Amino acid sequence: MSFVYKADPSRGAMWAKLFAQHAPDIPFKLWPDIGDPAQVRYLAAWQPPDDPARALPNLEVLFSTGAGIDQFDLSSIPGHVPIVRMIEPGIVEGMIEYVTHGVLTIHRDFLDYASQQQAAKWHELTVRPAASCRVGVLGLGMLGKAVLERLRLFGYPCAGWSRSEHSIEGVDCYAGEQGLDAFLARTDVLVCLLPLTPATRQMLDARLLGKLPRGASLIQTGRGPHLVQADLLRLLDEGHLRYALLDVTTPEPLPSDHPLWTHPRVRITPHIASATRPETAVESVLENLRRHRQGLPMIGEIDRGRGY
Ligand code: NDP
Ligand code: OXD
Repeated sequence: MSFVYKADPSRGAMWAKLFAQHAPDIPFKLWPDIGDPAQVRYLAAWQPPDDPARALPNLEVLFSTGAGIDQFDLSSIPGHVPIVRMIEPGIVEGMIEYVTHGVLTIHRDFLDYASQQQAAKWHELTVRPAASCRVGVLGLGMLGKAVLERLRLFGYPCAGWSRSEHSIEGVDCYAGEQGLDAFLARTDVLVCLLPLTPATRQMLDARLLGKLPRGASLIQTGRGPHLVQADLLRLLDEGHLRYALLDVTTPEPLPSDHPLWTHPRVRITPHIASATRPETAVESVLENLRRHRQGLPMIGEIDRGRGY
């Protein structure tokens, strides 16, 4: 029996050390040096190998090394193999930091001040209270909820939108198609923390973004294909949207001649909003291995039908 890691090799080396410390009884292998493929029971991967059923015929559990699993082709993974996404505090803390920074940057006009500095222009803009900057988060899962719980401490009026009904203290919760327009109409900074599924692909288009109040901004921390990038550029140029902070794009990396790079009201980061922290990730995986052996449900097991 062995556990294989197939993702960034330098992080893999850290996982190997942590497995040696905390689970020396589990043979840990780094892709592609996996030994006998028939021995592999567990795989932690960002991208599984092509045709996993053939490559690893006795696989029992597939762990994603990230919170999302949209990079997996679910149809290629045998139905009896549970797919478990990464639930660990490092991802959550990173996302809270990134989105909080983004909301503060937009609310406190730091991007306008950056442009003013380039022009050596000393000009005070009116300082608006947090209460005037309404934040709305698409997705009320592990990340959306954590981000909202932090943002509301700053005094931002907070709302969230999800598929099913939620109730979160201090957050106006909207759900489903019927709740979407009202949610958008009250949102000055829209944050996308949805999983990428057939239902959410290309969802951030001109129609949806056009329902935000004029002057609203977007923080895109979900997945590149949620957003119709041409529509975003058009809405920015028309002045309907003020700023876009993009951590994810289509494709990744974004080609060097893409107009998003040079748009004066777009900021781009290379998919770094948050990252799995090896120490807590290994803890989470070991806990799930224990649960799996005891026949208990694992934490973060995805529902293939919903796609997340
Ligand atoms: P969760 O699975 O915990 O939560 C997903 C949320 O989205 C749920 O509230 C769910 O609703 C909602 N949702 C899903 N589909 C729909 C839909 N069709 N309509 C309305 N709401 C929907 O995910 P996480 O919070 O852990 O992560 C969210 C995403 O963040 C990841 O899938 C990934 O794409 C992205 N991410 C990005 C990172 C980065 O560095 N940029 C890092 C980590 C994650 P319900 O509650 O009703 O089920
Ligand atoms: C993730 C990511 O899904 O880093 O964890 O995007």
